[in-house]
Order: sequence, then structure tokens, then C-alpha cells
Amino acid sequence: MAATTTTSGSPTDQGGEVSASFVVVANRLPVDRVQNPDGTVDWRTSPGGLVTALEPVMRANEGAWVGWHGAPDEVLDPFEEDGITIVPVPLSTDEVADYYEGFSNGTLWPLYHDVVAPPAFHRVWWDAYVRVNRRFAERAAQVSDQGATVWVQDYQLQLVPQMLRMMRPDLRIGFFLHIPFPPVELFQQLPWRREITEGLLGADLIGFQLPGAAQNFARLVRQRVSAEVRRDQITLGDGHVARARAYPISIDSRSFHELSRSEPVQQRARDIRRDLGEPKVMFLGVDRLDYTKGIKQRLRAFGELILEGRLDPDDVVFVQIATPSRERVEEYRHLRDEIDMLVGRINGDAGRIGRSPLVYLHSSFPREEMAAMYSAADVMVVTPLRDGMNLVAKEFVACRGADDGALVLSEFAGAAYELKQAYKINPYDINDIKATLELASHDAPNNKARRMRALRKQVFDNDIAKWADNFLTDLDQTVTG
Ligand code: GDG
Repeated sequence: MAATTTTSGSPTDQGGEVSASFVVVANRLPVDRVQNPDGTVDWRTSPGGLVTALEPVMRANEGAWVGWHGAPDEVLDPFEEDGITIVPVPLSTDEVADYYEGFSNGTLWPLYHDVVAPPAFHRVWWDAYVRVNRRFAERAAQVSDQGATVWVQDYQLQLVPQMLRMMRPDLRIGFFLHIPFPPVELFQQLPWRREITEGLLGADLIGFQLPGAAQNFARLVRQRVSAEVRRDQITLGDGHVARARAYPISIDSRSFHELSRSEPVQQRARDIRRDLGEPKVMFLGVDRLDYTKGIKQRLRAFGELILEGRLDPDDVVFVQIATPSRERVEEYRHLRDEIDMLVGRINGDAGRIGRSPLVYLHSSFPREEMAAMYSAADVMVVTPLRDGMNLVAKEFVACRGADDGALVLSEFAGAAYELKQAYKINPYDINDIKATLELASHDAPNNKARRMRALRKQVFDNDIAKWADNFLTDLDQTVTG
């Protein structure tokens, strides 16, 4: 793929120092450490949208990945894992609390997701964010070859592009934001709005999930920075040009499809349906346990449909997987309690011996199990209040063996921009979710097939390799400096 044109060789490790011509900088490394019972240590690929997205690109490019390894107060040397050079950046316990749980997930995450929860603004969090961003920038500057391409990822590292450009003007710097970029009216709440805007403008290419987000950013720059903005091109006073464009992210569609079609996964899908009592309709939700994902809204809608007799608990089951996430952040602990209560109430009201309409699993699963769930389900329910993209929706589509199954999808997920033939819902409208769950479960097979055919074409024509290729090709064509 053209992505390889941006690289000129493999990373080298001389005396513990890495030197790479393609460098990804992200909050987390693409690996998690696991301690074996015999005391030895292994690294395992960690779950999450970002890792799922970038792993194939890294392998194809033989680059280096700069990021935190997940354990506070520990300094690690670079190492090789599965063809990727891993460059760990240390974080102290306080920095995890202030930079990661605090400013990234207590301030930026809710602010960028339309303030669906109130963002908290604390100056000590901001100070830690600046400090940690500088550390990432310094490490990236150390491991990058002359003229290397550096691709900075996501909201935790928005100051890195400018810091890096100051340290290493020879680098070609890309930035991609995986979450939404909010309208100016919301963004301007941020006390450090100028610093974040200037931080991003240090990149040569700033990628967003949707054109609307790129436009929000361009509008912000027009209003708040003395720069010349012409369409997606922003020219700063010092002559530096940054481009702001949309690159909707995707998945490794073929590998998901192949995995889901493998005999063990197909057998597992049959076992899942059998264990669920061979329901006529299996609904499925898969999310990180996050207040942006609209989990409460969808469960409430399903519960009401059962209680009103519009869905028969003898015929249907809803499996909700909620992967544990950010459990030390207060808002997330609270959400978990609320969902526990809601699940208990629905099953208490509508269940009977040997049959609970809702199966709620608060844990994370191997990829194979996820593929089996996607294959087993009839209706995938994706109802975020706001989501940058939502890879789960695309993974479900990729896992279908034929033009069957139905995708219920929130208008507020970035994925709705491309997956136009999904059964769309407004997640704020419980009646709309109810009516659409009913329709998706009972719709005529030819209607479902028509929709799914179009969705599959979209997901197979636009995969992760194409996403990376589009971004890196455009980045390659920018003029640095
Ligand atoms: C952010 C943005 C954007 C989940 N549980 C398990 C598991 N997963 C995998 C899914 C999927 C990924 O995690 C989740 O990705 P999403 O896109 O749905 O959501 P976020 O985590 O919020 O990701 C989002 C994304 O970045 C990429 O740009 O789409 O909008 O918020 O791949 O399959 N994987 C495994 N076990 C689990 O239990 N193996």
C-alpha cells in the first residue's frame, strides 16, 4: 500500500537507542503486560479502537511506537514485539491521575462529546497534561530519523505536534483525532483553548473522523487565531501550513470476516445461541462501559418493549457486553452502578425461571469470542449519544456471512455518516429506539438484505488499510516547515 512510501527502512536499536523513519505516538502502547503464574512476563495486544486500528499499519511500515505501557512509576527500555519497536514512556501515579484520568478523561472526553457529562477544569490537571505531552514529544524527537514521518494520535496528545515541530522542524507531523471535535461554542469553555488549538496547528496534517469536525476546527481557527484559512488549508504567521481534513477510520474488514467464518468461531456462534435457549431474535450491544455509548437508553427501550408485550421474552434475548473502562474515574463508577440497577430491574420485572431477557456481561473477551457474538446476533444495537466513529458497528457488518442481520445505529455516531443504510435512531428519543428495535427484528428479509448488502460493500471497500493509506499519502504530499 502507498503507506509504505513514507518510510525508508526498519527501525534500528543501537545501544538501546531506537532510530525510526516512521513513528506513531499514542497515549498507550499497542501491548499490555501479562504476568504468568510462573513469574515470567508476556506482552499481549491490548483491546480498544486505537490499537485495533493501527496495528496492521505499523506492521506494514516496520515503525516505532511511542506510548505508555500501562504501569505507573516504572521505566522500561525499548523492545521489539511482533515486528513493532516499542518505546515505553513512563508515567508516575500522580500523572496517571492528573494527565490521563483527569485532564484527558475528566475534561477533554466529556467536552469533546457534546458535554454529555459535565467536564471538570482543574489547573493541576492541565499542568500535568503539558508536562506529559512534553515528555512524549521529547521521546518522539529522540527516536525519529532525520526527515521522519511522525503520526501523533488522539486527544491525550494534542500539544505534541507543536512541541515536536519546535524541537524537530525537519519532521513531517500528522495528527489524528479519534473522537469528535466539538463546535466552537462548546470548545471555548476550555480555559486552555488557545494552547490546544496552537498545539494541533503544529502538525502538517490534522485528521478528523468527519468533515463536520474538520469544519468545526477550521471555524475555531478563523475566529481565534491570526491565520489565513482557505478551505482546509491554514497558513500561520510563520509560514507553516496545516491542513484539516476528514479521514473516517475503519477496521481490518477482511481479517474480521475470515475470523468470523472460521469453523471454530461458527461453532461457538451456534453454541452461544443454544446456551441462550435458541431465541428467535438475539439483540447484541458491545461497548466500553462509557456514558457516551447510550447503553442506558438502549436497555431502557428494550425493557419497555418487553414490559409492554411488544417483544416476547420467550422469543428474544438482549446480550449486552460492557468492557470495563476507566474504572477509577468517578463518572464511570457511577454509570456502572446505574447500569447494574437497570439490568436488575428489567430482569426482575420481565424474567422467569430459566429465562432472563437481558444477559449483561461486564468483562472483556478475546477477539474470537467477539467475532462469534457478532456472527450469532440478529440485531446489533449501537446507540451512542456521541461517538467519533464506532468500530463495533463496522465489525458487526464485516462478520456477517450473508446479507442477513440488522444494524441499528445512532445518528450521533460518526459511523452513521458512511453506514447510511443502517436502521438509524436518535438515542435521545426512547420511542424512536423502541420502534426501530421492533422494525429491525421483524423487517422483511429482503429489506434487511438490501440494507446489509450496501453496508457490507461500504465496509469492505473502505477498510483500515485504505484509511491509513489516504492519511499517509496526503501527509506525504504536505510541505514541511
Ligand atoms: C475510540 C472512539 C472510534 C471492545 N470490547 C472488547 C473489544 N473491544 C473492541 C471493539 C472495537 C473497539 O474495542 C472499540 O472501538 P469503538 O470504535 O467502538 O469505541 P472506542 O473504544 O470509544 O474508540 C471511537 C475509535 O476510537 C477508533 O478511532 O471509532 O469513536 O471513541 O474494536 O471490538 N475487543 C476485544 N474484547 C473486548 O471485550 N477483543
